[in-house]
Amino acid sequence: MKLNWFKSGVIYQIYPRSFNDTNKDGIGDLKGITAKLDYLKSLNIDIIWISPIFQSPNKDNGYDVSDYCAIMPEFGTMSDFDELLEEAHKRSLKIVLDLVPNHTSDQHEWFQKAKLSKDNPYRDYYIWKKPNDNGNSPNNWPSFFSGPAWTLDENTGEYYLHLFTKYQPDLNWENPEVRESIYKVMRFWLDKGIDGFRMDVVTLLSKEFKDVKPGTGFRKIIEDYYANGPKIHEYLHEMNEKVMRHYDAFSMGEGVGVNQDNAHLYVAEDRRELDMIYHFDILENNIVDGKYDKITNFDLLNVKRIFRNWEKVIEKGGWIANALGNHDFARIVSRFGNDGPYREESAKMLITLMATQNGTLNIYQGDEIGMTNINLKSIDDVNDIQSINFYNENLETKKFSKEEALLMINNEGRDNARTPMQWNTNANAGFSEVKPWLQVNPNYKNINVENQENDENSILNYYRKILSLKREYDIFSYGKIIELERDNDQIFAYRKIDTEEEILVFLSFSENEILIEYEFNKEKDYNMLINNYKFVTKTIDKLTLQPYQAVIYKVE
Ligand code: TEU
Ligand code: CA
Repeated sequence: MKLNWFKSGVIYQIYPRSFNDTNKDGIGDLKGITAKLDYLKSLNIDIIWISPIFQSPNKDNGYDVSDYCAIMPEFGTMSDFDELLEEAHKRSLKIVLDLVPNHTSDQHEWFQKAKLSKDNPYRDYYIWKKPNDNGNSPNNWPSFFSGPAWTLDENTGEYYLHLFTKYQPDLNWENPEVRESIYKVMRFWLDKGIDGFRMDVVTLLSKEFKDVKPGTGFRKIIEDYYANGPKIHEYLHEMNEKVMRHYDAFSMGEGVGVNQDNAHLYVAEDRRELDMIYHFDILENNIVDGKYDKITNFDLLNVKRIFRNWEKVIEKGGWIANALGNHDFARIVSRFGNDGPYREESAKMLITLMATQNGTLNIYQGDEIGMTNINLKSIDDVNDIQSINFYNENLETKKFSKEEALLMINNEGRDNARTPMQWNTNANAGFSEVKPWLQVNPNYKNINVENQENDENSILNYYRKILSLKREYDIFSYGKIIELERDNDQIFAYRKIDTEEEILVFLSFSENEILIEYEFNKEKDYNMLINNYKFVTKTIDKLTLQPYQAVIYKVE
């Protein structure tokens, strides 16, 4: 396996709405990203993935595209984009855009035309079905965001499929014209010189309409009914042949519903489909059924098993992308670490883990300063459509009390990751001079970039340091992992080796001091590369780790 720029490179995900507002409308914009390129460069990241920036009515904040080749006016203009791309490239930063090929907005011209009549040339761009014999939805598929996946179009008397909200009709990938239209969009952006695509729910493109067995949990529904459809590999191979292979650019498929047993079918190099799959197992480590159904407590043994399992995909000749968080999940220190007294230690420990695993590392904006979940006081403060739909559905089903529902939204909801970036102690955290589209987390006076720039021991400076080590030593990005303390549910520890280098990584997920036994080899030197404490207590055969301590030794 050869390392290349997108395998060892680090991706930083920007949620543009929440990153930096330059024209005082409370919404982040492209100029705002350009203004922060030097900051991004200083993090030692390599690639910037920007969540959708295309024209959109924003029912799902850009994941409902109404024109794939136009910039959302709130974010700026095409020349703002060209400038951003040029300025990024000047700094050797790559730009990856978010392609949303599974569905469009209902406001997209294609859908507007498709709705006009059953024989409109665009009708077949989407998936239409007659009502079933009882006059209801064609089948029992639920949508990702509550309610059925079918909505009746009164005008033509047929239902259209939408796996997400009813404002996001699914494209019909069976139709070669649809595929060609998306390829055209891809070429448009690649010809401008972008460096790749993150492909939204790309695993859902091929549909097979089997009825869902009653009682099936939502995660299982995704895996067994929605993802990995019969023609998915045909489509992705075609996309690669017709588009991607002609450019020096990579594809990162959002791997919802993919598991370690079928992932290689998407990413094994000789299959020429995707360059990497961004899997969901870590993100959903505690989600049994669905985000608002069945969830369990954090379980390190399970997380360790997940990392171990996904190693096998790499062993089979594929490549993966790893993330602890993104714009769809709660904040990583709040979910995997400790957002109270050990916020700094745990944020540093988590990046130590991620920077030493195999697979392209994705960092989400704000995690480099340890941003935490927000506590929204009322449902009126919630913006995310997934959370709102869940709340409204619950008003009918009364499965949970209103308070419980709001608590679940605060614990798991997507707004946690979407609050504005905290730049400094100015009003609105320096994100905007006016009231932002979504509340700023009140902890911004304490947690912000400016404070951390001035503190050499900050989370921010730790990120810089570990990412620079990752750049210096290939062993961080690729090598064989030999786990230590495998059955320890508080400690994640491993040796990582290749023919030339070896590192030794110890990570504590505990709030207590923990003693572990390890026979350090007397013949070797153990040089500390990084430590999130000022000290470590080590003897020749023992190591005592402080709460959330992380240390890496280079073994020579
Ligand atoms: O997410 C797909 C997806 O599976 C998420 O909806 C995820 O399951 C959920 O948020 C976790 O509870 C992608 C985008 O990342 C998301 O923002 C979009 O809303 C969605 O696709 C539809 O385009
Ligand atoms: Ca703006």
